[in-house]
Amino acid sequence: MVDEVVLLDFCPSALGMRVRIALAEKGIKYENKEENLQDKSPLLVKMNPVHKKIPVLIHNGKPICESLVIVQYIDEVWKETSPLLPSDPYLRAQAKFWADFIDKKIFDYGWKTCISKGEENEAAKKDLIESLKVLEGELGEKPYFGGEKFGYVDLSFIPFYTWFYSFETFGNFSIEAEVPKLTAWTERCLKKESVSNSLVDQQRVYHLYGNLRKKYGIDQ
Ligand code: GS8
Repeated sequence: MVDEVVLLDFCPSALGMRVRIALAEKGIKYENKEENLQDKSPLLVKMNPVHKKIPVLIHNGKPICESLVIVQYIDEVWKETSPLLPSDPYLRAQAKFWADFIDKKIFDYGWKTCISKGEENEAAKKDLIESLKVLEGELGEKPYFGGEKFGYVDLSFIPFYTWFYSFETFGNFSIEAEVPKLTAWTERCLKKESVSNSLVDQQRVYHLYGNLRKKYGIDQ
């Protein structure tokens, strides 16, 4: 049976990018359906009735929701090509721990840094830089989080590279000065076609944050 794979996506979403990278790593052909998040399609509401959020992967008619769950599913179903998670149970658990850390810390503090000003901005930026440093420590001297090869943690984190210009501009700090080894890691990841073809321009994300800041009354 030929697999039918559809991705409900929103191009500038870092979480959608995770799934696009996973599908590219595995060489899976799929149909990308771009959602308008202001006016969600009946298909999105039907496929993710709980959260009504992208990304959703529809595999042979069956939906899978939540970006990290989707990436794990892809890795399990198409296990022959480019394994993303390690096979060792302990290392798998560690990889999941760091992906969860990225969701809890980088996503949240990054978002708060971009959508705040004054004291709130200072606090979020401090937490964000601290979390980036923790991740840099975990990377250590390895080329990728998983070791010699690009894997699950790299894939979970690299989409947030598209937020880096916004972090630096709205947080008024230099990522390269704070976490130089992490910066070198981003450059390594970006050399991979599966990554560079899946990421959007940092300016596009900056523009979206700019609009949100106006909407929430942070900027005029
Ligand atoms: C979050 C999905 C999400 O926030 C995941 O997939 O990892 N934990 C989930 N999706 C956003 C777009 S990306 O920022 C979304 O669909 N938002 C629409 C809404 O909130 O109405």
